Amino acid sequence: MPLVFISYSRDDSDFVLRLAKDLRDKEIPIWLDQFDIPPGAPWDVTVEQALDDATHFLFVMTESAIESRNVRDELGFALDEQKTIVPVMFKDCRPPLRVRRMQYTDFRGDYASALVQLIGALPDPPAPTPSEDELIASQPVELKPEAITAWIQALVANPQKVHPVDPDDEFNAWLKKLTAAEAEGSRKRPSQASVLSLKSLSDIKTVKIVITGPFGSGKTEFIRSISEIEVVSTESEIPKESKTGPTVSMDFGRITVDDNFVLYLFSTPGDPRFDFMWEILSEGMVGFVVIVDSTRPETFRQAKSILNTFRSYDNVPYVIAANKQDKPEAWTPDDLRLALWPEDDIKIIPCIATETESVKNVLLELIYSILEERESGSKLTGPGK
Ligand SMILES: Nc1nc2c(ncn2[C@@H]2O[C@H](COP(=O)(O)OP(=O)(O)OP(=O)(O)O)[C@@H](O)[C@H]2O)c(=O)[nH]1
Ligand SMILES: [Mg+2]
Repeated sequence: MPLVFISYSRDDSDFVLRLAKDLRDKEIPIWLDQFDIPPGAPWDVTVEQALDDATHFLFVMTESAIESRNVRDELGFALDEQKTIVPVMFKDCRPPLRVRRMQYTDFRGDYASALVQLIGALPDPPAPTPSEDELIASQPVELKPEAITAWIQALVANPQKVHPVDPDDEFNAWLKKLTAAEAEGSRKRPSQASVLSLKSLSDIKTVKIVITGPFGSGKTEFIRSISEIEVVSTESEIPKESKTGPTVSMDFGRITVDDNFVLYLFSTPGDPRFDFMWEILSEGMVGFVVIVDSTRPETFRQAKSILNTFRSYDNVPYVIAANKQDKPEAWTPDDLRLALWPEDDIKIIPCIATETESVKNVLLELIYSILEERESGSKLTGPGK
């Protein structure tokens, strides 16, 4: 990070304060003792630290500055540390020997034109950090990991900003039914406590479910089939010979249960090069789905490893979706259990990610698992226990 340390004599304070203010108005990253030493902070230590951090040394040359012990010490340090020295001549003086050959900006004449010249010699203001709103609006299509990480962080923190919730959206009446405890008799009927507990999930800022699984297992398809908003996806193609750097893929979808209960679905990038994002995505999740391509046994080992990684982030409920069950070569859920050996109580649910009903069923099973765990958790910690 560029930083311009201003070294001067107190005798020239009026000029230096004006200059510093003008530079700061132009967003030049300056450091001036009079602005930047917090009250009570030790003066010498703070100055030393700033000098150490500085990339540029703005030296306000006047006779009294050259005679000042402090200024000489600062200049000596800056020269030894090979900071970029930017001399400014404010009053007639004979510059110190080590600075004499350097170009300086002359402030003895017209202030405004000297200021323009000086700004040209100083580092550019830092690029503005985009706000979360701007980040979200500038949805990346093909971006470097750092940029996409910032975008995902903004999105994870503010999913509701992507699309405001429309309470009249009837798309997911099925989940509304669940909250009203109207599940059919064939399915375990959620107790009143479960329903309350489901409602209480909405106190959590982001009711987030993560959809994970190996590359190409069907994560995007899964979210597309269920999301009421157009899925926000990033580039999904990894170029074979990437010249622009790697691309990455993740998706974001939403399901409105009712006015104050909204589920957000996030998929994880399938490419292991982007597993550094997994932890960000998993922050605050209430549960996760591991999608396995049941037709590709060569990916089962990776599925198991992804599963273990997500469990290590947060011990939240999860289910396994045995995807692509419409294909004849698909392994059955029972066979997958032998291959993946999850704990006995983990559900492996047959899934066809291209079919909305099938995806709903997987999510519903996950929600049941979340409810069951919440219910047993609240019993354990409830009164009398
Ligand atoms: N027949 C069938 N095809 C499916 C099913 N689910 C996904 N696919 C297809 O499988 C391919 C990969 O699915 P995606 O949803 O892109 O997989 P992904 O997990 O998002 O992949 P990455 O993001 O690249 O890791 C696509 O061509 C999908 O259309 C399914 O249940 N049945
Ligand atoms: Mg995908």
